[in-house]
Amino acid sequence: TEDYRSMWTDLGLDLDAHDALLGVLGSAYKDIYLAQKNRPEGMGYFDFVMSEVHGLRIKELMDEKAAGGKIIGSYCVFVPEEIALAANATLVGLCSGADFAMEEVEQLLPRNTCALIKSAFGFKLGKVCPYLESADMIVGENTCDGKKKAYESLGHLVNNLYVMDLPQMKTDNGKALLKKEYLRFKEAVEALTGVSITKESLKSAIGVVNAKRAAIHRLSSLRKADPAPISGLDGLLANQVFFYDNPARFTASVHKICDELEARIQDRKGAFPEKTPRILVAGCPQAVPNWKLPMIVETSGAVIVGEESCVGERGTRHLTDDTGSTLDEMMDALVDRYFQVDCAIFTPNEQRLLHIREMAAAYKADGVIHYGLQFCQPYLMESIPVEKALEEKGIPCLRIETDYGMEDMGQLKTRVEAFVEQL
Ligand code: BJ8
Repeated sequence: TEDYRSMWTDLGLDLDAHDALLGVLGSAYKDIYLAQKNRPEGMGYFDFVMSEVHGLRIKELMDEKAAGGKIIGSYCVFVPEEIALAANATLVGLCSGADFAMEEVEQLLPRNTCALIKSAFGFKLGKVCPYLESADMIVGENTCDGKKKAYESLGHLVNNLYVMDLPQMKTDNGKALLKKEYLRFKEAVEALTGVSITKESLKSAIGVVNAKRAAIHRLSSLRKADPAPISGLDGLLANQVFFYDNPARFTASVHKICDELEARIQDRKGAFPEKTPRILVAGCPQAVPNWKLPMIVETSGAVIVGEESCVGERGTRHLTDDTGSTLDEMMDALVDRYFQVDCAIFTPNEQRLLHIREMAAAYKADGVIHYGLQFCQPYLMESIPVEKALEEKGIPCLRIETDYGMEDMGQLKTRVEAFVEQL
């Protein structure tokens, strides 16, 4: 509508480029999502959210800002949403899953940078991301070398970058660093919003985020059924929308879908027939609109039953203890919760291997596909021990390495089909 166009102009978006992006996104969604058969009706909610992802949701964020709230953008699941919420700010995910303005990007970043980082730059340089432009604070974090160094350049493109340091080892020192950094972040967010975080506000924020994660846990757990009541594409979409949507509405919508999925399981109704080979995907985060791998897998005779990823179970699996009786105890509980995230930037990272094995068993996966983005050293390096750990348990593993381009679609499909065939 006209309202949205003036909102986008006010945000400084390049309307022509943005129209082009929405056009591509809309037709990809139609071809990939709406073309699926046997979808749960509740997915209509996510269809609506996606059709309004740069419209209604941005309008809501602008309304929050007009009412005195602040928007904080983040590129990593280590940035605690609870702290933002407790200080009257809304946290949104900024990672993006599509190539944009690549020529300009490659003037700032080496060609051999992972697609996720390039995409974040492309959306900034191309002026097409209303989330990025509406953010009052953008949080970078010292995770992989690619992101860590890229934020130095991003700092020249935006004027509100905040960089969080993160540990690399799961030691006492590492945990102490995380606590210090969360306290420093808390102060920065309080300074941004002018709202002091209290024991009560943090407790209530922990409750909101726990509820959102618990809803996703319920959804994930229903995917253990055979036939799988929901496709991997739709499961991934729920995990992607997790980063954008209003938390309470998201939680309610996911529960509604879960009620429907429970009924489907009772009726033995699936998104795919019973005994369809089941795949667990492990590896790099798949940000919206990166639907490349699930689209290939689910048009190759298999169904994806889980994502070991930050856009998935690695990001959501733990809840935060909200029973602390002081603000400091609750900050400690947050640190305890986030410290368990087993990102591949940690060394050693044995827990992740165990979690992948656990997930393969819990979701009754016939095989695991390790999804590595090209030039992502942490996950590509770790894919080899992951494959070994799975082989020890007799679980077949296919390691793929790809980017956001479509050039390797045919080759990937051939490899995935061959893998599914042997399961
Ligand atoms: S906690 S996975 S969200 S850092 S794909 S940019 S690792 S070169 S995204 Fe992540 Fe936080 Fe870890 Fe999760 Fe670097 Fe690899 Fe690119 Fe990556």
